[in-house]
Amino acid sequence: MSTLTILEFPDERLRHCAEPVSFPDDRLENLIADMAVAMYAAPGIGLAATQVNRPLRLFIMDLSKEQNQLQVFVNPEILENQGVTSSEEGCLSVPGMYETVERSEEILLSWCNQQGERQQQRFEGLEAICIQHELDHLDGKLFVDHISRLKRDRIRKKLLKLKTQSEVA
Ligand code: GNR
Ligand code: NI
Repeated sequence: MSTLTILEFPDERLRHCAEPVSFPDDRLENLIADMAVAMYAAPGIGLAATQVNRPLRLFIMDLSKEQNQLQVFVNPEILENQGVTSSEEGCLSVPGMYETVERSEEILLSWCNQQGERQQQRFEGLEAICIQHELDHLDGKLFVDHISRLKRDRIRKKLLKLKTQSEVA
């Protein structure tokens, strides 16, 4: 069982900008394993270290139904953006809320694998959207920052109300 708790909006810790991972880091393997358990249990298709209160530049992603295609991205950077696309996004840190967000259609990403070796690849479709969503987390941003303040404030109020209700229950 995972001991990691996923922080929820409007928790201020989701606003921290994460620090690069320095290699070698002997805590990396454990952190990634714990994050995978938390992401699969949720379930989600991506999870950034910031969401589990570890402000390191690292996220994981798995779009497979079988939950057996885990991809790990350490110190990721977008090198190129192409096109624009809109799709409905959700976030494990903004539970139950979904809004349309505009993203780049295609990206060229550079990142380190778990061994600290630099990789580079183009991504499109849901993978590209998820990667941009996770990169936002590493910079303290959430998908609700891409929508109107009115909608964001409504979501904040709803989540705070739900939290209070669960506390008194
Ligand atoms: O599980 C998730 N689904 C999702 C759907 C559309 C766009 C982005 C995402 S990421 C999200 C998991 C999450 O919150 N990652 O940070
Ligand atoms: Ni998210």
